Amino acid sequence: MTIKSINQVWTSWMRRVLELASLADGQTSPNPLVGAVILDVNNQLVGEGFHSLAGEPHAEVEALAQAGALSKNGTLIVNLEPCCHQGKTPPCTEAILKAGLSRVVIGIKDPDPRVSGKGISLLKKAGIEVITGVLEKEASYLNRAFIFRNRTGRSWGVLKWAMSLDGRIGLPNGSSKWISGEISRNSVHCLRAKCDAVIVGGSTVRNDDPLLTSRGLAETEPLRVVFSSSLDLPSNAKIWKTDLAKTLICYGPESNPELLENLPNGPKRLPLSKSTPKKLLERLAEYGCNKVLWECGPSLATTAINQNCVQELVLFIAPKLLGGVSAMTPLCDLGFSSMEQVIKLSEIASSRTGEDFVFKMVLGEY
Ligand code: AOF
Ligand code: ZN
Repeated sequence: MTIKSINQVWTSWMRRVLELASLADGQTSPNPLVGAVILDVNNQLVGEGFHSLAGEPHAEVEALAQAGALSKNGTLIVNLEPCCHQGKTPPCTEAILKAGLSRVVIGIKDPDPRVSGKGISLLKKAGIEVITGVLEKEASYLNRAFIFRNRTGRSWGVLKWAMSLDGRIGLPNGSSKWISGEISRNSVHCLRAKCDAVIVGGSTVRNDDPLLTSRGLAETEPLRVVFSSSLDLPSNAKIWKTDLAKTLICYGPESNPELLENLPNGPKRLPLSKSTPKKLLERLAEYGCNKVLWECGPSLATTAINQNCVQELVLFIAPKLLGGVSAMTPLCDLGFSSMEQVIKLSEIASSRTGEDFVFKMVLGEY
């Protein structure tokens, strides 16, 4: 086979690996999404696997178990550098050497400082051929939240809002229920299932009384986070019932924690040293959240953007005109005075959700 065609073989298997990895999207945090394929010495598929949950076997180990003795002198294709450390599970490099593989094809280097290139060096030193950077862009995108958390110590923020075609999230009188259609609302449940936490401010709890679950789409419901600087919260909100999903109440030093006594005991309390989105996402990263969803109102959304706590936007646009100069808009003033300063969006993908449109995009680098 020519070099070009063998590279195409690795690329097309890497597509399958990314597909396998995505099967656990939203379920693996604080761990990454990892898929693996084993080919035998004749490049025939003999094993597949993916990482399903933190604490469960890594993708490589799952695929090797399926391949058994057929992995001898074969090739492993995996989207993330194999680990070489003892974490909740043993090092994958050991399993690779034991299986007698002769080649490992990798998408991206592992940003986890316990691995970060050491897995690749160890395999090379043991005489294994290592090929890196296969579908690197796609592999980085799949694990953008895991990479971001390792690089910055903060969770990756996704901000979602639904608005009319004229950019309104409510009427001048405050009425805003069901701007987007039912299919869009179902896709929000799907989006929540792929996030580790959903964050709202106190005003969303007071005004909308949301449930904030994935309606059972996620095996483990995302953590519901109420971020309130006043702690002026209603005593009987749906979100306080923690039988469906966990709830965390986060507040800063200026809040009056005595107000917490009016609330049920189910939700956990998390005092922050500063009541800023940045501090909140640092603490949620420590909790193991790779990706969080901001489902908040304009004021908190704007502060979150200003503090670089939003990396991705998901916008639902309903083909409706709400009008009204004083009608609510999704963001408050971002403080820009020239078009050079405005936030530029990239990697824009658009599709329809029923009668509505959905736009997904990324802010800045990851
Ligand atoms: C995964 N799944 O398939 C691979 C991972 O605590 P542990 O033992 O589960 O180790 C987690 C680390 O292992 C993770 O941060 C990443 O660096 C590495 N590789 N992790 O969860 C996998 N291959
Ligand atoms: Zn591993």
